[in-house]
Amino acid sequence: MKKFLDLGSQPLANSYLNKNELKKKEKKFRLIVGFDPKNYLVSILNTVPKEKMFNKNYPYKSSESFTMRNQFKKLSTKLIKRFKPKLLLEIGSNDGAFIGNINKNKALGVEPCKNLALITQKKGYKTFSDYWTVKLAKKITQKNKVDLIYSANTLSHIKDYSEIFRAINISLSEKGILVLEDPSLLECIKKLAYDQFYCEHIYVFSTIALQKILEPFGLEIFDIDNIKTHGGSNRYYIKRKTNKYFKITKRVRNNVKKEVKFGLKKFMTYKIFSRKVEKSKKKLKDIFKKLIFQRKKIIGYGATAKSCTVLNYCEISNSNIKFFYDTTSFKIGKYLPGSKIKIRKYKKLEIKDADYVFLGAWNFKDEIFKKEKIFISAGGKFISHVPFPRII
Ligand code: JHZ
Repeated sequence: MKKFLDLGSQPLANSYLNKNELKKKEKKFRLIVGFDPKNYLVSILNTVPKEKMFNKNYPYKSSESFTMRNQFKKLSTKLIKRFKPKLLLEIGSNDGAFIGNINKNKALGVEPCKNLALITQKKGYKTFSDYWTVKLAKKITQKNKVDLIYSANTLSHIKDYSEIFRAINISLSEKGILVLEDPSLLECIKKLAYDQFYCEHIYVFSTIALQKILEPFGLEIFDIDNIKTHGGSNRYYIKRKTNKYFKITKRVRNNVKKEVKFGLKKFMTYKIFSRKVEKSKKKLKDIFKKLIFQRKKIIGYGATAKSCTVLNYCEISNSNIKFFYDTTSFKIGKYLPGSKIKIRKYKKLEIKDADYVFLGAWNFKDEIFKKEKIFISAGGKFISHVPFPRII
């Protein structure tokens, strides 16, 4: 692993603090990102045990945004139509934003965070509250193999991907399809979205890296959708190499070409990215400094996991941002890790609330701007750091 980016000492991104924890010393780790030139894989170098991140207190719910609910709904129809699975399995089913669109008798969910698994269990979905392992795959698909496995924003969170693919090979029927969705490394680098790196995002994948990972498991990517989700993601359609029913599409070749042309195989690309990130930090800090000097009131919008990286890396805290608005029940009343900024229950922005709003959920800019038309037309401004620090 060749190191290229040091995002400093960081707390665990989704470990929101209760009021009585504010004085306690937070557990921190050094967030360093590296590149493996052999397999083109980009990953963080110091990892945190999964049990510390994904447990019964997990606060992130996929259903919180209209964009995601809508996208999962459309996708479920598309996947059912294209692959006609008799049985579908979702790894990391969260609060059911995707699986909730599938017929209960044809779906299985796996979700290690008990608080989230409970949500889909209550709705009647067979959800196993466990980590995805070979042992679990054997247990739940012993009799019935699965025709379609879907997993969004999960693979990038699991250090031992070998266990994941061995387990998938146990569960997937001979002609079964695996659909994986994760942030795209190309988009992350292009957009300077360095906040895609935090404790949970162990990997940010490229097509070329994923191809290498899949190879030893007899799996291959046969199609890709480039999607806007989370600032730019890839949806990879994967099959067994022995499955000749689907041909590898031009889209796969084009993605590979694009990535190679951009330089994702070269260490220099990542060094340049790192230099740009440092400049971005300086610029964001300058924006805050100027606004604070002018006594402007700044609040935050969307207490994302990504915000944790930006705020801590750029040394922005509760003396710069008064509070964050967020819609997630599990986060409201708590404080962002490290920066200790309070999270308040969302209400429509009014000009009396703030002069400037830091866009923690920059990936939902369009949805948020549509919702906050009144604030914008009254002269309210947003601050965003992606793709470069600026006032909008
Ligand atoms: P959002 C999480 O990252 C964690 P985060 C995880 N590691 C991951 O990979 C991605 O999700 C998928 C709020 N919000 O999706 C809701 C509003 O308040 O960018 C959320 O708290 N009002 C699993 O946290 C947050 O913003 C709104 O109008 O970086 C969005 O979080 C909207 C649209 C969102 O993921």
